[in-house]
Amino acid sequence: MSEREVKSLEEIFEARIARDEKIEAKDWMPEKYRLTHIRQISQHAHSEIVGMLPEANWITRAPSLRRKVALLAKIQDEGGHGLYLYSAAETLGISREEMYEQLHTGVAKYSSIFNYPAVTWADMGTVGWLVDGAAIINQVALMGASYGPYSRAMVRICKEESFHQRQGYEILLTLCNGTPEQKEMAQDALNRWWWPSLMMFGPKDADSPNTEQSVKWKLKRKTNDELRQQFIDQTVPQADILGLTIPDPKLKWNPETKQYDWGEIDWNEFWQVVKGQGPCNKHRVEARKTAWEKGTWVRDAAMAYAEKQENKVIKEAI
Ligand code: BYC
Repeated sequence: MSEREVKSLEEIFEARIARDEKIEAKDWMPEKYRLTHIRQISQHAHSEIVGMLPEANWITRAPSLRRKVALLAKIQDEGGHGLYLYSAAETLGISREEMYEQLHTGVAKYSSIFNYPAVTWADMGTVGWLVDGAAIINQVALMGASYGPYSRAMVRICKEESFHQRQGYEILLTLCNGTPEQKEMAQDALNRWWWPSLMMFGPKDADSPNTEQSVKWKLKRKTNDELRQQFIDQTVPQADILGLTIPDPKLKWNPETKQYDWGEIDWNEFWQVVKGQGPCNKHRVEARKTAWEKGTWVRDAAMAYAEKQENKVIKEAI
């Protein structure tokens, strides 16, 4: 293709983005658009799959049958989200094996939040409330993303995330209306999860190498800082209802900006976790690798069955 032809395709592509048209898998797209989407969508998929691990730890210890059923359903949903997202990434020309390989070798990232341990039952409430709450804010914006398969995957994911957020909040409401020890447990969980939840939105816009281009391509409809502020403004009143204190002495309503002012994230901690030095990074990747290895026979059996069915169809057609 000549340079002139590529330029004209680029102009058509940019005009489609400007008109808010969805870009579909077989449409022409700039190579960088394709690669940036593979990066973000696959990392999003990995986050869903790795995110199952801290919660799975509590299935056998959920305090009642009702709690166990809800937690199991939530974790299953997350597995499903990972699968929609891997499928969406595959439409951009990467195989699932390559994506797993990138996760297992540390080439691809997954959300920093899942490198923290879930140590009490109150953590299950807090993860639902804050982590799924942050995910919804991020993902509602992504429903408007320009790449069709990604934006459509978000619609269903957001519906399920909102159920997850409520089940988490309800766990905390119960604990906060329970014994003083239970309320203390809820406060302790909030103290540990608050700042890592704010880190989920990524580095400050000024330090985010991808935001500017991703906003132009409408992969991101809002910046990291905008979404983080939205999350804080939405979450503080919910903490008030629970009677819990957000662990930020600088948190204060600002009547002029009509937003909360708040303290400073420990960016050093954030980058340490992103680079693989968080409390659970090694453990999480090892768990995924072991699951992949133990699942070999299932994949082999499924492939052998698919091949057999295919041969049968061919024989019948001859
Ligand atoms: N953790 O230029 P930036 C869930 C990386 S799962 C780790 O701002 P971008 C759930 C970033 O990848 C929800 N890494 O990047 C599941 C980049 O490195 P690379 C997960 C992070 O992509 C189970 C570098 O830092 N949600 O809801 O424009 C149970 C510079 O950052 C993080 C998604 O994945 C981080 N927090 O923006 C419960 C949403 N932040 O790739 C719940 C989709 C940044 O250049 N993703 N990095 O090597 C996004 O919206 C964006 O990718 C981000 C980052 C806002 C996360």
